[in-house]
Amino acid sequence: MTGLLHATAARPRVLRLAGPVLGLLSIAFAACAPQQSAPTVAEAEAFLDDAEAQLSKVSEAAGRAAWVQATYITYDTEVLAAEASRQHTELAVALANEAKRFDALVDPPTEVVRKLRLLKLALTLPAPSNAEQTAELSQIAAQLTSMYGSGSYCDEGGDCRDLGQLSRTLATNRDPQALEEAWVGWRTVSPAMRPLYQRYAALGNAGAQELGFPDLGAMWRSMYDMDPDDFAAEVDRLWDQVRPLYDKLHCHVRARLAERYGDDVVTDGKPIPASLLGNMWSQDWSNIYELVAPAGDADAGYDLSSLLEAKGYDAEKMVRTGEGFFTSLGFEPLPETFWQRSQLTKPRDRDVVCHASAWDVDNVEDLRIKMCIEPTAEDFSTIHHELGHNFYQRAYNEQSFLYLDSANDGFHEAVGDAIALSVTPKYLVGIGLLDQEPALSADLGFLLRMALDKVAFLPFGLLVDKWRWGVFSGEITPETYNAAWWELRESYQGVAPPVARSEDDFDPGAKYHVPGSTPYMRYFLAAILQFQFHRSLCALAGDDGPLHRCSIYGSEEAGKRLDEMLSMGLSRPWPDALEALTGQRQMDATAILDYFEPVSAWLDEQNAGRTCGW
Ligand code: X8Z
Ligand code: ZN
Repeated sequence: MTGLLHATAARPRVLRLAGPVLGLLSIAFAACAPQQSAPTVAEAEAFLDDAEAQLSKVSEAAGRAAWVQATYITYDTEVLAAEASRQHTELAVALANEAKRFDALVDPPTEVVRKLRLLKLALTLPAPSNAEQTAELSQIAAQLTSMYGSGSYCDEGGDCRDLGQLSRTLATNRDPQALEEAWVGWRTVSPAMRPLYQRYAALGNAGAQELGFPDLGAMWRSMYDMDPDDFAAEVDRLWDQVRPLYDKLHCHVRARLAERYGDDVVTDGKPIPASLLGNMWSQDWSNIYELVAPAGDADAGYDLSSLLEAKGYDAEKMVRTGEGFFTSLGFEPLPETFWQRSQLTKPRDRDVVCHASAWDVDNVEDLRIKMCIEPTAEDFSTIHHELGHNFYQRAYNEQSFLYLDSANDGFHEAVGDAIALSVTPKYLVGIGLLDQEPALSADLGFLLRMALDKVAFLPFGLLVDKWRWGVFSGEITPETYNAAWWELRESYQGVAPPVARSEDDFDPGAKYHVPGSTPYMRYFLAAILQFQFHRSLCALAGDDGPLHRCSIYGSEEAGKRLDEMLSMGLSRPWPDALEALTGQRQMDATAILDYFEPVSAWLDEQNAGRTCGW
């Protein structure tokens, strides 16, 4: 979680009330004081120490308030979380503004420059330094979180379903009418968010502008140790590397869905209806594997969801198994408090935010995950994802406060996923979940199912923040919020809404990270980086077979190098961290392309004679 904090790899930071007051006082004092001499490096260092100390008086309050809101959504917990976040925002904005007085420092040490910059970037959602507007923005953000978390759809018969139940329909039902109803039903939750989001964008922009950024999107693009325009070009470069692979997957899937649902529902040369892809946002297509599997060979060797169920894995056993992977690499087990304080399953009696997240409430050892685990392959993979956040958080917990984060936000999202790439048949046999390794001939099915998850995700990972960047820059206006969203969905993903949409809808709000204030480009980066990490970890583990068969389970050598990267936190520019693990200083999509090479060749054969594109 974070939001104002970081939503997924939560690092709630609590602020002392004295903080903002002191910060504002010193600004006022400077204004009426006699001409002061230029600030010195020593003053900047003292200022930073104090700022870090204030900020790191951590989160006990903001973090706990956010945790309680997310695990027990009521009017009161929303008010309490908004108030805690208001205090956090007020302090962080005051400190960021105060940091401006060191902008013209002569010969500052690299570390001082880095920390001053990080201080200005410390908030995901900055508010203008105006008490009322800060309170308003915190309240809106908390309200949006509650609206998403408690959302549900009730049909005409009065039968209500939450996101988990509607998602199950999308994943398992094959009746286009039922799919459409669940798809549209979930999107009844978000129109009410639209006016709030419009105000949110205006206030967030004003906050970013006060800190010297053109708008909030430009501020988000400034978090990558490079010029923000270069970052935008960098993600486009990576997309260009992987787009041909996506296009051929899309082509095959559309053709097979047309066979299943008929040409009038799925049409050649046109986008695929978004309700048919097995997922509420068409971001992960693995649930429709059996509809697109190699003909006569639908068996990918095993079905992990069935295995988990058959072997009686409950939520805790699944998490303990995930933890076991990390400890096999040499990481310490999770603290006892993780097991006492995490939310592993959906409580029966109250609304919670089920969207999975990992938290580090005290920035030291109070690690937790919050999930609504079901015994499925998807959740087993998400557990590794979340634990990746927790092990990262603990690895860098000796860094100073402003460095308590990943090298860039894509790294945080990539670590657990890279580990999950090692959940191979060989590994599953090793831990007794699978009786014997499937024959080599099952590899194609395995890889196709992985592609339906990892490759299908890429354009979605890219477009969510293309939309938000456009909203924050003003290129997308409130009058075209929804139309612009669907233009991006169609252009990048090649999907279309199953029914006509209009500006009465607010479909971006039906995706957790939009009301939840979590930047999304991190997931696109992670989708690329995780394969880069996996390729290097496999080499360190001495596995020189095909990447999709490699598991680094039990390799202390791989674990040691991983820990070297993780423990750097945000103390160095991300290319240094990447180099520590991979020897490379650039994000590079060749690893994901290598991994899927066999299925890419197979897709070419399948698509022969088909018209691809939309
Ligand atoms: O939000 C998440 C994680 C929490 S950081 C479960 N993910 C994105 C999503 O669900 O949309 C992981 C993959 C992409
Ligand atoms: Zn995550």
